[in-house]
Amino acid sequence: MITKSVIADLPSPPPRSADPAKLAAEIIERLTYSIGKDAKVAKPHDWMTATILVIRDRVIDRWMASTRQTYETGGKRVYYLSLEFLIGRLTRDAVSNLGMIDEVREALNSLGVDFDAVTALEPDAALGNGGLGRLAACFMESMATVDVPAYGYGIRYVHGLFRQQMSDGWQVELPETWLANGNAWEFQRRESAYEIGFGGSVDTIGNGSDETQRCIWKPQERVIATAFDTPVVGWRAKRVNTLRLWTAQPIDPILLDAFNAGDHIGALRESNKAEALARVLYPADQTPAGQELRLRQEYFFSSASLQDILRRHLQQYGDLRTLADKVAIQLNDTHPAVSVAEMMRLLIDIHRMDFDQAWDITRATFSYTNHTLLPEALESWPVPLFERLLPRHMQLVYAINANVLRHARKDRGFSDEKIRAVSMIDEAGDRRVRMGNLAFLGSHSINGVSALHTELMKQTVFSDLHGLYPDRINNKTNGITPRRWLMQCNRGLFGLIREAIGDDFMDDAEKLKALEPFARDAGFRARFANVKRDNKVRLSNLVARRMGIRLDPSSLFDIQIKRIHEYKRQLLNIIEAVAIYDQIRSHPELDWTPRVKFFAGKAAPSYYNAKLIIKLANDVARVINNDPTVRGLLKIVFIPNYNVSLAEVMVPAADLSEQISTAGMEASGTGNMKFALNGALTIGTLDGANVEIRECVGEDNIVIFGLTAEEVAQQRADGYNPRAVIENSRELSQALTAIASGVFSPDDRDRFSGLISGLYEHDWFMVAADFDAYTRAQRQVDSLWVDEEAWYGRTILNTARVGWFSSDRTIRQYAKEIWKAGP
Ligand code: T68
Repeated sequence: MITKSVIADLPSPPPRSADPAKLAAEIIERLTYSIGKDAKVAKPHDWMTATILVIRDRVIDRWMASTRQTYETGGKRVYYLSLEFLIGRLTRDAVSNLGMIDEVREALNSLGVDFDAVTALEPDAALGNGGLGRLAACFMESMATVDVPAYGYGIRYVHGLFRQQMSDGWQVELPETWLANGNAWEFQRRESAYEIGFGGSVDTIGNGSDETQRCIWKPQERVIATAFDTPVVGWRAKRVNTLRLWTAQPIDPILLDAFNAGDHIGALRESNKAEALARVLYPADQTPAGQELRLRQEYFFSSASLQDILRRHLQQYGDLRTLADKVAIQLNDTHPAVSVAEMMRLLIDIHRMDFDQAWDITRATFSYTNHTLLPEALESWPVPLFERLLPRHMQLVYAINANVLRHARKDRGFSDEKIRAVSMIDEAGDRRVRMGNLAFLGSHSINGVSALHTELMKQTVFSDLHGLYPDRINNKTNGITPRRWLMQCNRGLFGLIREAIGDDFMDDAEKLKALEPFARDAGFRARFANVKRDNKVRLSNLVARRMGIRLDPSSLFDIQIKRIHEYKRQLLNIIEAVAIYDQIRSHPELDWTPRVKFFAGKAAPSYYNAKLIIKLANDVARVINNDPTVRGLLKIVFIPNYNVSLAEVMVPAADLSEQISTAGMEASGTGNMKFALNGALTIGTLDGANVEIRECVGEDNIVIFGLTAEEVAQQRADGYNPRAVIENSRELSQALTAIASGVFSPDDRDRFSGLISGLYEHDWFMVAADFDAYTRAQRQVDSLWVDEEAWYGRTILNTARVGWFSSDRTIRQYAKEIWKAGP
């Protein structure tokens, strides 16, 4: 061991250079000495790894400086707890934020290696399902950008979101193996290891008086959580934060007694059980998985993260009473909500704090973000399961609940009905622990993700809790990082904007406003149109390569990409395609706007209707794309395996962004923001953040249609009759009849009859109610498209006016209003 006095004198290595010649030399060095390959025989993956290692060194310099600075200044740390981080590729993002794209490109060029080809080899880190996970990734980048000392905590899933393959138009799920070639971005931290318990019993020691009694949880099973760290580089590398993902290991890798007795499988049982925790991401968004393994995952990563947070705080400050001054913990949805009970356990049982003080500190430390109002999406666990897996946490939930309910009844005069609504235990039917109520009650701030969503939260799911604590609910409208979603994915547009208005928008997306006058400049509009065309050619090439379908880049590119969900209404879009197909066939001589309708997205493996909608899109595509009467006028393309990297090609190529959810059901949406930023017009309902996008871009620059959230609620309350609506619309009934009767599924004429009869019978998502308004809105889009000059004027104004949706703005609001952290 080296002594302290020597450590103090150890020199830091000099910061690494950005000189292309030096970079090139180091890449060769890494290839040789870290990977052990001669450049002459190195495989493309070896070049990728060597390149990442060299870039990583530049990141590490900044990373250590950031960590040191937080220690020295005693700055408050923010912890973002999320079961999902949908990151995508890391390398281009890191190089770009370091400001070294040109240098790295030149270095690789000098070695005869293509930068784009190397970075394209990197697999997507798809540790998330959709919007919620992608938001966490944007937030990580923005927290580093706006200089908030932050850690993301999650699980290092061996298998991220499944790979989607199409088999005769049906979705087939295949395992995703992002770690197959190793991951040069991560650092295993074997020393950061914590024991996590499950099951067992709770012993009480002491003489029965509350003051001296102590509870000791004796878990029956234990696993070890160990950390993998990935640096997250902020814009201009001002700060580098840490994404810390946990993996699970058994305490005994092999039970030798069992092995020696000949039970070779049984000897590995513990090991397999432990490793199952971090094996796979649950692929259902919006619906709780409900299985024991999911609750185990939630507790596993919550406990490891909190133990790590408390250790770091104690090491620096030596006293947990100051926790809330130095630590803010954000719960990304209810998935980490068990953290509230775990924090109480750690403070009370391990650190010997009294209940009231522990509760004050817990609430002052936690805040919670809600991402959905769908009642079926609210997480709850059967009491018997919760009690068996986490007996001490169950006691603490009861104790907290008793306190809250006493306050509600005594001080606030809550009725029995209201008491039932705010309780952490759902007593109707089988008793369940409500994770939403636990997260709400354990937090000082509860936020929604768009203005409309936050209002609806107050009126619906949390109305009684809001009545009890009227100051807690607040809004933080979502955002997206303009680095990945403009500067990196749309180099053409980025360059054009820079030429026009200079560099200011690169540090403050709201400065894109300076682009507004260019909407009236014919020369600029033409250049904007050229960039869009290049992006459409790029997407067309991808479609030709992957699917063998030829597209005309001068058609209107109409894109709906997101998880497949009935509330998101891909079905409405497909039915409209069928209707317009019918009309073109009847009147091929009319002046139709040539369109390509693109779809992409995954369905939860157990979501039958969503998978059927994918099949329908593919069936309709096959018929339309092969019909010579509509050739050149209408094409339908469902691109398989939607992920972040595919989005980075599709978003810049869109003319029209489909944001058509049933009003009141999409909490925010973030794809809507990406498209607008990249100069697409939105066709959408007044739902989620569409409402605020309209306010920003102006009514003339967005196409809004359909029922409002209030009207949807009203119609449902009044007894909405979809059959009557359908029978009143010739276009709609014809399209539905065609689909239901097997026009698109001649091999199985009844394939879609159930899906369509569902529309006649209940149509919960109001597809029929909004259909005519939607087709009118689409024809309005057609007429706008005809006037090319005006169209590009509108799209430029979209780009110019949506800088507010930068996640930097969102994070600044969280930092100032919730976390009280950052500069
Ligand atoms: C999304 N939610 C919202 N959930 O649907 C979207 N759920 O409107 C919003 O923009 C986005 O969150 C960010 O706020 C989700 O993506 C999930 O993915 C999910 C995953 C597991 C369990 C439940």
